[in-house]
Amino acid sequence: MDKLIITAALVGAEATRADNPHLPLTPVEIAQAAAEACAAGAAIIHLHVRDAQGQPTQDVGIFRETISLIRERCPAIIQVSTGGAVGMSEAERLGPVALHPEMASLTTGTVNFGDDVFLNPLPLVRRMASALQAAGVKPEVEVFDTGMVASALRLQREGLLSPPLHFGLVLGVPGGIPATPKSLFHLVESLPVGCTWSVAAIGRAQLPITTLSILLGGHARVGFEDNVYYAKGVLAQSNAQLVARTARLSRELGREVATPQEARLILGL
Ligand code: KMH
Ligand code: ZN
Repeated sequence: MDKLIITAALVGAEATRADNPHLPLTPVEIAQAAAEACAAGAAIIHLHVRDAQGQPTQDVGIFRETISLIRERCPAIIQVSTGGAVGMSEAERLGPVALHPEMASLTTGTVNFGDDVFLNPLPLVRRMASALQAAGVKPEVEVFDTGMVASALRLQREGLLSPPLHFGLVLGVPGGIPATPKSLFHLVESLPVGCTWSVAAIGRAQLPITTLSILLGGHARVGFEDNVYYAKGVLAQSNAQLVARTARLSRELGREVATPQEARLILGL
C-alpha cells in the first residue's frame, strides 16, 4: 500500500460558526488552519473560501490571497473547489482554476444535496474538465453517487480526463450514496485499475468510513467541511485535531502518512 494521503477539507460551503465556533472563515484563519492541519499530517488542502460576511464565494481575489497565505505557511498541495456552493454559476465555480492550483475538485454528476440540488449536467462537466486540462490542473473526481464513476470513465474515453484518475468518494450526503461499508465496497469495486482514491464521509460516519479506507488502501479526507464533531456531542477543537487522529490511526494500523512531497509523487503531480 502507498502511504496514506490525508486531505483536510477545512471549511466547505455549508458549515457555519453556529455549527462549530472554531470554523475558519477569513483568509488568515483558513491559512492558519491549513498550516496546523499540514503539521498534523495533511498533504492536501481542499479549499473553499468565504467572503467578509462568512458566506461561500468563488471570488478569485479571496482565493489568491488565501492560497498565498497558505503557501507562506506550509508546503501542502492546494486543491481548489470547483463545486463551490449549490446554485453557483459555471463561471463562478471555475474562477479559482485561473490561479493554476496543483489540483481542483470536479464532480461528474448531479445529486440531491439535502433539500437542494448540486447540478452537474454532463455538458457542464465536460466544459469544466476541459478548463482543468487547459490549465494543467489535476482533477480530483468527486463522486457523490455510483453513476458518477461511470460518467468519469466516459469523460476519460472522450479525452477530457487523463488517466490515472484520482477519485474523491464522498459518502453520506443526504441524497447521495449512504455512508456504509457496503456502499464503499461497491464504489471501490467500480473504480478503474490504476486509479488512486480518497474517501470522505459526512457527520458521524467520517471516523469509521475513513478508517475503513485506510484499511482498504484508499486515502482519507477529514475536516469541518464534512464533519464538525470529534465524538458524539463533542465538537472538534480544530481541523488539525481531526487530521491528527486520522494520522495516528493510520500509523497504529501499520500505514505511514505521506508528506505533501510524497503525495505529489503518488498522485503524479
Ligand atoms: N459544496 C458542495 C455543493 C466540491 O468542493 O467540489 C460541493 C462541494 C464539492 O463541496
Ligand atoms: Zn468541497
